[in-house]
Amino acid sequence: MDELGPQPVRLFDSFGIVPRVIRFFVLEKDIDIPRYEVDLLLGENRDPEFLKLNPSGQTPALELSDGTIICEGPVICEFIEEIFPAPPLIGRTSRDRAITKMWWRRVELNICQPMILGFYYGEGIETYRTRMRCIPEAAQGMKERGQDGMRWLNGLLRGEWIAGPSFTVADIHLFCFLDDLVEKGQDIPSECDALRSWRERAGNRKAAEMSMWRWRSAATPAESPVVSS
Ligand SMILES: N[C@@H](CCC(=O)N[C@@H](CS)C(=O)NCC(=O)O)C(=O)O
Repeated sequence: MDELGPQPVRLFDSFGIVPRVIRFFVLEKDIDIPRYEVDLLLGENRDPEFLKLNPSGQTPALELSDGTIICEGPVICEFIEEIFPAPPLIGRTSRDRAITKMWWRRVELNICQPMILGFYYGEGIETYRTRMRCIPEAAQGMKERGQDGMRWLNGLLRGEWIAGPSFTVADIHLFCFLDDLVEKGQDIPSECDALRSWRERAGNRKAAEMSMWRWRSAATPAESPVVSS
């Protein structure tokens, strides 16, 4: 095991979009990583103990067997893919990995980021104004940029999945953002038939339903984060 390098031992998880991306990814891999549920509503993520783990005060975070903490959703996905390559969700070959990462980045920059900023600056402003600089006058424009991105992607969707014939992390990432933000009022434009069919296809995967947030029973003290200084 040692020559494989440190292994994932615990996922700091919560409700929210990016944590769901990780759960979806892990379910598609059919692996089990013990989860510790961070209570965002109680502000556990802003607790000094948690900030020692992730100075951004956010979930997800992945703890490795040597105590390393890895944060940022896409980085966590890439790490898990390296340790558990099957089934490939970022691509089997260098070429496939480049294609997947290209689409992953495109959906993130053109659709997911503008949509989430539209939410933070709009409906979410009371929650988020104390956590980041919010620009309320940009809320509508961000939402419209997200809609432009969806129309753009709709025109390019040819096959079953975003990055080609295989289901990849680009599908997981976009699906989790859309599933959350459509419900918050940022619907897929009505003319985007290909994107709507894609969303239905992605939503029919077992992991789509299984990755939805459900509180587990309260974490036992043994599961509480231990921070080594
Ligand atoms: N850039 C981070 C974003 C993670 C993120 O937005 N996490 C949310 C999940 S709801 C969070 O922890 N929000 C609580 C907060 O920011 O206080 C990533 O990709 O992992």
